[in-house]
Amino acid sequence: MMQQEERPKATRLQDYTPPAFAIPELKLHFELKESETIVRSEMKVQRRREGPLVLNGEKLELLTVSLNGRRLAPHEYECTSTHLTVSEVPDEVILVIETKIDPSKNHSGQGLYLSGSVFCTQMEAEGFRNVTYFLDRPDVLSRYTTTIVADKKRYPLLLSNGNKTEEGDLPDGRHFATWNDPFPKPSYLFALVAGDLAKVSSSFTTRSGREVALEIFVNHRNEGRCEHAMEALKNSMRWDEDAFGLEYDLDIYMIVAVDEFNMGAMENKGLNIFNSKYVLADTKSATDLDFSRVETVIAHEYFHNWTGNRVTCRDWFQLTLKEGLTVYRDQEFSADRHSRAVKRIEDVRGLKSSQFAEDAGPNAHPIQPDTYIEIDNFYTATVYQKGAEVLRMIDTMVGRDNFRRGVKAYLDEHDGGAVTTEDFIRSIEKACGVDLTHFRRWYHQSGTPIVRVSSEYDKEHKRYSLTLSQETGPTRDQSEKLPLHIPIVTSLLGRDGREIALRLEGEQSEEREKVLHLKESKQTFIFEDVAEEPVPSLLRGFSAPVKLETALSQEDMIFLLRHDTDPFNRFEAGQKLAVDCIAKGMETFRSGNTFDVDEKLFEAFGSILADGSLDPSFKAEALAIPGIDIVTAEMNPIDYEIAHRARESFISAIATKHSSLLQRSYDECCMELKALEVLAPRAIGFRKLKNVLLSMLLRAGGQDRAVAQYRDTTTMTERFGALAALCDTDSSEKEELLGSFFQEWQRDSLVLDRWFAIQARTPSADTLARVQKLEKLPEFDKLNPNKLYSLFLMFTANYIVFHSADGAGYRYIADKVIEVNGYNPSVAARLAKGFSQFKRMDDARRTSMRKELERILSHPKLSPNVFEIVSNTIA
Ligand code: B3K
Ligand code: ZN
Repeated sequence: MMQQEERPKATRLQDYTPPAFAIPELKLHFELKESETIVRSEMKVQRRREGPLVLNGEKLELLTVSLNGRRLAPHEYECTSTHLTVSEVPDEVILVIETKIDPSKNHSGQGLYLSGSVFCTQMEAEGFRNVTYFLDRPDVLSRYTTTIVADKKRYPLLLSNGNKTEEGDLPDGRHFATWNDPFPKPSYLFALVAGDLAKVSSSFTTRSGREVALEIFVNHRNEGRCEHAMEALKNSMRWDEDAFGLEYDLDIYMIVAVDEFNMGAMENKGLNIFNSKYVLADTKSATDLDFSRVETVIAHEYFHNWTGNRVTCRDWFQLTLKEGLTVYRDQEFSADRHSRAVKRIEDVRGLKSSQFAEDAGPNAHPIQPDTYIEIDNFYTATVYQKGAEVLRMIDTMVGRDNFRRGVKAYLDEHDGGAVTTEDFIRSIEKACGVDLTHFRRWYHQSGTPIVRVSSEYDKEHKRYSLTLSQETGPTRDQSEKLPLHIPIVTSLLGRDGREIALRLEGEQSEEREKVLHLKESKQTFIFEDVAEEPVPSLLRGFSAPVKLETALSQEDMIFLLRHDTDPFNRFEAGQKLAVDCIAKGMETFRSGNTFDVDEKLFEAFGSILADGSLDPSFKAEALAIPGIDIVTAEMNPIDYEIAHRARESFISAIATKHSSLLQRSYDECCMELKALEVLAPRAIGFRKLKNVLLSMLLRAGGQDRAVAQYRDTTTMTERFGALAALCDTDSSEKEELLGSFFQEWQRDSLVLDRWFAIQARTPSADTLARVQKLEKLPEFDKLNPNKLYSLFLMFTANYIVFHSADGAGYRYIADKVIEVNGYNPSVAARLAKGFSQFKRMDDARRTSMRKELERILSHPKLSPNVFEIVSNTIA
C-alpha cells in the first residue's frame, strides 16, 4: 500500500534490462500452517553481469539468508519493504533464504492464500514475491523441486508442478510430498495446492502414444459436476495435436477448482488452478453459457502449455504474446468444434462492448503497452481480445493453414525461451512468407480506427470503385495516430444475392471474395467487368477490429440482412438497422414525438423470424437486440435513460407487431426441444432462441408464459432465462420467483452468484436499495471475488441505476472500491473501472462522479492498482 503523498512509480518498456543473475535450479520447502507458513528457498545463482543481487519480496518476514552454507549477518544484506539486496555475491553460489508468511490474512487473491480450507496460489503476474525473495520476472527460468509439509488430516492432498517424486509420513501427524518439474519455468507459473479435495480421474493417450493422467480436484460432493470439464480437456488436447501438431509434455495434468479466485483460471505448469465456476457444470445447475465458458477456459489454459509456458514472455509488456495468441487459439478451437459463424458473432459482440469501450476510455492502451504502474491492471480486453484480433488479421492475410504452420514454427524456434512480440512477428514473417513491416503498428497504437467507405458505379465502363479511408482518433495515452495496415475482406453482391467475380484493375485473378489491403489514409479500389451496380459486403467475418461506416441505404442494409452470403455480415446488417432505428427513436423522444418503427424494418425482422432454414443459434443472435453499450457507443454525452427508453420501445414495437409469429416460433422451439438430447448442439440453439423470443414476448405481455417456463423446465438455461427476462420487466411475479429460486439454491454458491447478478442489473428504481440489502445476506461473502463481481461489478454495468441522476450509485460504488481496496486491490481496481465513462457523462453526472473519484484518490492507503485506474480516469 502506498502513502497518500507518494505517487506509485511507472515501469517502462524502454528501461528493460536483462537480469544480472540466472537461477537455473530452485528447491522450495513449504512448512504449511494457516497463519504461519515457513518457506525455505534454495537457489543456485549464477552471475550474468556485474552488480549486486537484487531480489523482489513483499509482505514477507525475513528469517535467514545464507550463502554457500554461511549464514549472513544483517549488515551483509539490505532488506526493504520491496527488495532484498545482497551486494557481495560470488559468480556461482547456493543462496538459501527462509521467510515467514501468514496465508490466513491474505485475501488479495495473490501469492499463497486460503480458499476456504484449501491452500492455493496465484503467482501471475507478481505474486511469487509474496511467497519468498526471488527474481520475480518472467525471463528468469528455473527448474523447480518443491517439497510441501502439512498436517495429514486437514491437508491429505499436497500438489505442485510436474511429477511427484516422493511422499511420506512425518512426526506429529504431518506428511510431505516432493514434486519435480523438469521444464524450466518463470516464477509466475509456480503453483501449490494443499487440502482435502475429491479427485476425478481419467487419462489421455497422446498421438505419439504417451499416456497422460488427467486429474480434476474439486470440493467433496462436486465430483458429479466435472464430466464436462474433463471432456473439454480431452478435446483440447486432441485439437492442439490436430490443428497445431502440439502434444502435451508431462505425464500428469491436474486441474484444481477453488471457490475464491480473482480471475477465471491460471495456467500453472501441469497444475492449473481454476475458479470453480469454470470447472463445475451440470444441466440442472449450470446454463448452456456456463457449459460453453467451462469448455473455453479449460481449452484456453490447456493451450497456454505451449503458448505461454513452453515459450513465455520476456517481460510483462509482452503479455499479448501469450494472451492474444492463446485467446486466438481458444477461439479457433471453439469455432472448429461448434458453429464458426455463431462463435464469430459472439466474439465480436464481446470485443465491441468491452474492448472498443476500453479504447474509447481513460484506460486506452495498445495491445503492447509501453508503460504501466500495476501490471495486474493490464489483463484487459485490449491485450486479450484485440490481441487475438490482430493475430486473426494475419491469419486472414496469409491463410489459416499457413498461419497455423507459422505459429508452430515460432514455437519450435523459441522453445524454452522468454521472448517478445517482435520475435513472434519475425518467426511468422519467415515461416509464412509475409512482410509485416507496416502491420506491426497494431502492436503499438491504441484506439479503434474508423474506416469510411464511398462507392461509385460507372455503368458505361462497367467499373465499380470503392474508396476506403481510415482515421484513428486521439486516445488518452496517444495523441498522434498513423495509418494502419487493415485487411478488409470484401465481396460484391449482385441483385440476385450472388457474389460477383472480382477483378481488380490491373490484375488477372478472379475471386468471389478478396482481401483489400488498406494501408494509407485513403485508397481507391477499382473493380472491372461489373455488370450491374452491386451491394458491397465489406469487412466480412469482421476481418479487422475497426468501426465501419458504409453510408449504405436502409434498403441495401435490408438486402444484406436477407441475402449476404457471409453470416457475420448478415447478422451485422440487422444490428446496424436496429441501432439506426433506436438512434432515430432517441431523436424523436428528444423532440417530444412518439416513436415509429419503419414498416420495412418490421418486415425484415419478420423474415428472419419466419425463416425455418436458419440455424436456431444464429437466429437467436440475429434477433437479439443490440445492448445499451452498443446503442450508446457513439453518443456524447451519453444519455442512458433516453437510450434505454428508445431501445425498450423498439423491442416492444417489434414484439407487438410480430406477437403471433413470436409465439409460434416460441412454441416451435418447445416442440423441437422435446425431441432432442439435452446437450445436443441444436438443443442448445433452440434454448438460446427460446430465451430471446421469451424476452421479446414479455414486452407484449407474455408474463404467464415466462412463469410457466420457469416452473416447467428441468434445465437451468430455461429456468434462469425466464427469471432474468422477468427481472427486466415490471412483472408482479418476479419477487415470488426470486424468493423461491433463493430457497432452492441457497446452498449453491455458484448458482447464487447468478441470482445476485440479475438483481444487480435490474433497471428499476429500487435496485440500489435491493443491492444494499443483498450484500448483508450471510450468503454474500465479501471475501469471495465472485460475489464482488456478481453484485458490485454487475451493478456498475446497470446503466440506468449506477448512473442515476442523484449520484447515489456512484457514491455506493466508490464506497465499495475503498472497502475492497483494503483487502483485494486487484478486484477493487476492476470495480473502479466502472467509472470509465466519466468524460462522456453530462455535466451534472460528471460533477458527482468527480467528487467520488477524488474521494477515492484521497484515501490514505490506496493501492497502486486503484490509483492507476482512478488517476487515469480523472486526468
Ligand atoms: N494468465 C492468467 C491470468 C492471470 C491474471 C493475473 N492477474 C489467466 C489466463 O489468461 O489464462
Ligand atoms: Zn490466458
